Amino acid sequence: MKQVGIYMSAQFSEVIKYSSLHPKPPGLVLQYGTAGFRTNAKLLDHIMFRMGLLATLRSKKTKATIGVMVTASHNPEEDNGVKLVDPMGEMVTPTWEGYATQLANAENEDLLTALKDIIAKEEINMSREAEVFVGRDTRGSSATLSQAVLEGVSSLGGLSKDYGLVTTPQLHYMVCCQNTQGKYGDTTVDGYYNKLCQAFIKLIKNASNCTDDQKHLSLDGANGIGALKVREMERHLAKELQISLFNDGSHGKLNYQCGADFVKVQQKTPTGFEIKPGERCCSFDGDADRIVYYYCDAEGQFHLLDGDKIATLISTFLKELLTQAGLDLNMAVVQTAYANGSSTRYLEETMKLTVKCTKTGVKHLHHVAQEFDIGVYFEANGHGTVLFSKSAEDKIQQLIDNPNCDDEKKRAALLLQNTINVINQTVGDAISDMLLIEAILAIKGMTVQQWDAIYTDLPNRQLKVKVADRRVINTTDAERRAVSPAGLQDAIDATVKKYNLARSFVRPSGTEDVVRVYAEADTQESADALAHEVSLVVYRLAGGVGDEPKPLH
Ligand code: 16G
Ligand code: MG
Repeated sequence: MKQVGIYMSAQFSEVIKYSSLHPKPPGLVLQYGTAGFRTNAKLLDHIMFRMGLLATLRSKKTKATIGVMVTASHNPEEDNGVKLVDPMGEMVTPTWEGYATQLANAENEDLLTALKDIIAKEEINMSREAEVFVGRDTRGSSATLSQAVLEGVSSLGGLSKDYGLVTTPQLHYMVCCQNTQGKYGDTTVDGYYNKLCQAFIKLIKNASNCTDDQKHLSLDGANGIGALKVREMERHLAKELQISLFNDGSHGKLNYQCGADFVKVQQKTPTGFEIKPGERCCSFDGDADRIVYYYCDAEGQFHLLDGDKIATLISTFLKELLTQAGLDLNMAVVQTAYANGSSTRYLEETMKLTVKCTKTGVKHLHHVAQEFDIGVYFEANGHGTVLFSKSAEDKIQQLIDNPNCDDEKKRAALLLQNTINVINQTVGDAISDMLLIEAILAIKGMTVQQWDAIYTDLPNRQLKVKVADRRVINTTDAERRAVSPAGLQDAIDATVKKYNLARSFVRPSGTEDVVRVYAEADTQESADALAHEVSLVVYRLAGGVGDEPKPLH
């Protein structure tokens, strides 16, 4: 007992020593939100050090390797952020998100108390080993900030491995590989490329007469880590996919007028992009965990294929394969309230698929998807992946191993298996999603226009309203209905009734100090007018500040 005590105080002396090199600006309060901590990079040094400490505790607690990713995704270059990755590559649990916030906000002199508090609450055995994997994006601030994470880990006696520049999904993959003793793949960046690209090449062999046009893709790398990693991956693709890479980071600024978020929000092509009519294009975001597709038609009109279109393509492909393989597995598509109404209708009514709606934020979609044999989840913004249950994977393997299985069934089962291998099941992954989408389009001999024509999006509009305190809005039914303030939902319902095929909801943002308003209707004019009317309702009933929202037209 005494020895443990000495050991503990020795460990904490290192924490005290190193934490003084990463002081917290007094009074600064930050919250571990849906996307971890995210703000101007200048405010994050102490947060990084402390997340190194927390990841070490989490590793001791779970007896597994934990990941820490330094990135601010699609935010401007000046920002940065940090997120913890749990043992199977998932997001950290809500309780630990709470600890992250507590630890981040403890004043310098209270840091040790906050740390000991977590150790006591979680009954952490401090003599256990700890291992933390660290990765970072290409931001100027990321190298120094990830160094602070590493110091946090070592000052609590944890071991660390610095993966340097990796995409967020690559770090999730590494953590999962490590904690499954290599069953998920090799714990190296090359292991990641090998696994995904070999599966992609096997899939693409099922595409008959694949033309050069079909093999060509224009990619906007958002001037970020995704561009770097696609370059690195190219030699593994054996020319089966020919990528013209734009915004590769050689001169443009990260996420500036480019990247998946820009394209989705602005509904236009990124700058730095030469695009021919009909050409298939896609954009990654700044840490390559989101992807959207698009093209311009002969009239120069821009067409976006967002996460809903991606989910539709993938789930249709999987359903066809399940039928061909004669496998009875339950499958669902998981969306959020932002999913275009047309996509939900198409999936339910035409494809006869189960559709589930959850709250915004990757972890919510991920959890619901886990309830099915096959869970396809995508946010409209392009973040998503597919999860396969252990029993689904086993049944597919049994079919492949069964000598009495006919050729058609075996072919479908092999396609399913290679689909599983091309997918990063730990988290939405732009590189992996891109390879899967490219393989599906090639196998089906489908152009981007044909894919787009599966259903037509309802015109929609998103607006933001500033209010004094966005927490006055509470929602239910996967954020589709507001339960407070009183009268808000009734007023929204009454407004929606005035329009055709209309839907609208409001929710407090998890990443910005605003209330978000979504509206869709039969025409763009109606969607815009509805969004504006609902914004006014929010402004009046939920404590709007500043000028009243103005009509869009
Ligand atoms: C975060 C979420 C993303 C969500 C977005 C919504 C993760 C990793 N990311 O970026 O899924 O779409 O927040 O932002 O969960 P909002 O709450 O500001 O609308
Ligand atoms: Mg991202």
